[in-house]
Amino acid sequence: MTDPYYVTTPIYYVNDVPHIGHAYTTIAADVLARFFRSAGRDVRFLTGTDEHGVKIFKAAAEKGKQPRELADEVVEHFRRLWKELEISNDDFIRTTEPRHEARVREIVRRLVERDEIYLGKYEGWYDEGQEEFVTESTARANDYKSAISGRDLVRYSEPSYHFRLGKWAPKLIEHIENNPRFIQPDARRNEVLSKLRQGVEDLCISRQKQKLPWGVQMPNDPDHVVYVWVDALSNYITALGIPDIGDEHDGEHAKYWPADVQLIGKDILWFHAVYWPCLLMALDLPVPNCVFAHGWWTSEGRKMSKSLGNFISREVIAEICGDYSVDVFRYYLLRTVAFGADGDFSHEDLRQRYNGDLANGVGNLLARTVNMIVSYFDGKVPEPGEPGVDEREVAGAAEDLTSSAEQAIELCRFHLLLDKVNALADATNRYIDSTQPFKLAKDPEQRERLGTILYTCAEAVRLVLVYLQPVMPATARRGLEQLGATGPDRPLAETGAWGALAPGTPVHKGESLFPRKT
Ligand code: ME8
Repeated sequence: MTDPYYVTTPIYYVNDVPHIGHAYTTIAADVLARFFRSAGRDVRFLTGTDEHGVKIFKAAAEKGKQPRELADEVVEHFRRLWKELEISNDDFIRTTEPRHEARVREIVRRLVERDEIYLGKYEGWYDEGQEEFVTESTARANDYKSAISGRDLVRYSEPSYHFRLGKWAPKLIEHIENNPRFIQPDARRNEVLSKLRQGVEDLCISRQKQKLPWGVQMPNDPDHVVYVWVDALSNYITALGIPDIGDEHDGEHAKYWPADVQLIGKDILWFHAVYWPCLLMALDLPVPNCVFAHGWWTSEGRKMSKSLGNFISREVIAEICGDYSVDVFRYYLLRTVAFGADGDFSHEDLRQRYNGDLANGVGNLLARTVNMIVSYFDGKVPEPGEPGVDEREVAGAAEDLTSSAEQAIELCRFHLLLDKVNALADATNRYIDSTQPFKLAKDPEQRERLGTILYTCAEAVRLVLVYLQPVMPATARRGLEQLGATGPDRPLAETGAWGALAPGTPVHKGESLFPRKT
């Protein structure tokens, strides 16, 4: 296999259990990984947990636990949720693992060696929830509270090491200007650019160990630990065995760097679009091809909050998956909002989409098609005759889907892919209504025409299921089994094109993929 494809999610904090926001990014990354695996690319998909820093340290203390103990407990919730949601990650990195910590020390050592880091003093504000240094003007504008959590900012005053971020900013601006895809969506890219053009200060990259003992020790100074964001961002390369440090992981997967796409939420864009590429440039490593910042979910029209009772926790996700299915949950998240925009989760909207797109759309199409092939052609896909005018709309919708799917996925436009999948299912349901195969079946002279229609339906619904597969892996497989179209794994270049379904293939009636919900 050639053509590596590397996709990452943020590594999640272990101060608390996972919620819909974590699930969203990870499901989107999983869809990319599954799609490109099916297209024959050599995929690496990384996720993991961010376990150092003041946020975890304080959360553990509040619970009367050691940070490591808390991390060991919470990480299991993430692992379990990813299993439940059919996440196909190839690796899971924890920042407390020796393979990571040793490489973070080596990264910092190299930065020190290159004179990219110097000892200074940090005097200013810190957002402990976001683990973020906040400038005086931003702090003042937000009344000295966190723009994200609303909690009070904390005043820090201590000696600390600084990274020469300001030195790299002009080069980064040039890179962003010359590579429109580097930061996506465009609106976010423009935000980053305009903020960068206002100038950036050097970045504080250490904490005094006596104030925060929970971190990776600075290689050049035992009294300091590495700033949690430098530690965390490094995971994207430490997990690949970069840089070499003389252990068994050295360069193990180095071929995957630079990442094709790094998915994140909009609140952590600055870290990924500014700190991360500048650190990479300072290390003389390539920057990722794309950093894609998605929007935030509210729930039932309001900001998610445990006290409001609208928090979509792992338990609530499990309930939704129990009521519908894991695949329906995955589908809903990617179908409802354009990736990049904010979205609102609502049970009523989920029910309507489910009934509209899935029960009445795809599910109904598959059931009708299989039933008719069983009734009129002894359960074998008929030989099609010449397509005519009636087939045009379905053929057009199929062409639209197959010709644009890869690009849509490449650009993380999941909703566009799903729009096209639904457009094909709808066109084919309309085609059945207008050509009325159940009437033609009564007339032996229409046998060839009937065969053309049912072949067209079977092939259209097969394509619908093939392109739904990265989003709804288990359900699409069940549907394809009914069509006799599972067989040995074949690349998308073959299965994703019109005409791959061989006449004579036996179909089987099966359980409804999407029973209607009232
Ligand atoms: O930020 N809707 O971890 P984290 C959508 N450890 N996404 C949401 C969301 C919501 N309501 N709430 C949170 C961290 N998120 C760092 C990352 S990476 C080197 C280090 C998203 O657990 C948020 O935007 O706080 C972020 O992308 C992700 O959840 C992880 O958040």
